[in-house]
Amino acid sequence: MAAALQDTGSVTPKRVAKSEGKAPSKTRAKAAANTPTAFSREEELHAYREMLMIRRFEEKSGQLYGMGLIGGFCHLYIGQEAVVVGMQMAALPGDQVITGYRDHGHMLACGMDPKGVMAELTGRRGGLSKGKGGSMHMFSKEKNFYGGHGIVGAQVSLGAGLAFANWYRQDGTVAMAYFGDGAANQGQVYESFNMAELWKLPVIFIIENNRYAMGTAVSRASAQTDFSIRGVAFNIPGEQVDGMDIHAVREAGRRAIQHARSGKGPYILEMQTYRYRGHSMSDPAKYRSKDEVDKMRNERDPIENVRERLLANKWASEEDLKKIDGEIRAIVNEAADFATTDPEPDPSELFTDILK
Ligand SMILES: Cc1ncc(C[n+]2csc(CCOP(=O)(O)OP(=O)(O)O)c2C)c(N)n1
Ligand SMILES: [Mg+2]
Repeated sequence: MAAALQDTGSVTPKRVAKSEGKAPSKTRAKAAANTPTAFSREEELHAYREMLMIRRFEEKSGQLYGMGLIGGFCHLYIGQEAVVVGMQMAALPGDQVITGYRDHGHMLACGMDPKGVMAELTGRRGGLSKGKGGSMHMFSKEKNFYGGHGIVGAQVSLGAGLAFANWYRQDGTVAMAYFGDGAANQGQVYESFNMAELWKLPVIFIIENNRYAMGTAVSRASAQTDFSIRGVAFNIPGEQVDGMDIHAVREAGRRAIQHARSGKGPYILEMQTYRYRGHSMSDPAKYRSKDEVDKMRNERDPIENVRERLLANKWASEEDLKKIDGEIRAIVNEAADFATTDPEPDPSELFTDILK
């Protein structure tokens, strides 16, 4: 590939025919998204555990923030759990994840240690960035998690860059770049779309449409609120997905990942989801009604959906599910104990791990 770069001055991979990148009909993609393949008992239980882990971790983070033990920003992912867990169920080990500042769920879904994540939130030595990064700045090359980015939209071009490296190495790895409905209006997103399709990069652009960008509702900020067609001008296929239903997420994720991994280039998934908490811990969320939030919680909660299916199929009893919850709470409590007793970084650490 390096030779191709030098010879032609172009990085267009020759192995992909032009027609292969053509967008599939949206109706066909949507119809397919409506018939998600069923989960096995093990898969349903896995989804339940993973989502509940994120929920309990985030609830505890909210408590610690309220107690003044977490400083700076803290953006919770509660309500959106099915998106990242469903995508991880569709991905292969080694596939990469990059996201914005609402990132704790992504880290846990990538398999990063809850203790290390929580201790980073509290700024302790055992934190994943040695207590010097905080909520928005954690990384794990080992778990293929590339941050944690506070600049809205930055992860989209960085994600395309990860995919460029994957394409260059021809290693079959797919990059998944998550960003919000607000970020989707950022200029660099479209430069990234153009290059990603031009070079057929293996990247999935996952737009987590949770209906708000800080306090601004989607309809007040976006001229086109169907985010799945944001790639049409670049020939990037896309689909809208019920992001509250983990079955639909995994199914669409599989289609998108298969497309990218087979050399056909990028794919857009608009995950229609909802955040129950404010934008960050300091947001009183006065721009929406309590009824709106309650309705989503009561009727569409992604964890409750799985719970009901487990019970209806008699794949688990109330007792079994309580036990799982207890196990998860124990892990989260242990993480919180560590995060509140581990010492802060030594002052000598102030000038290490920084660009000089
Ligand atoms: C370049 C840039 N502009 C503005 C901000 C301030 N800001 C932080 S979050 C945010 C809203 C983004 O909303 P969305 O992309 O929908 O993600 P969500 O918070 O809903 O997950 C804004 C404007 C920023 N961090 N970076
Ligand atoms: Mg949003």
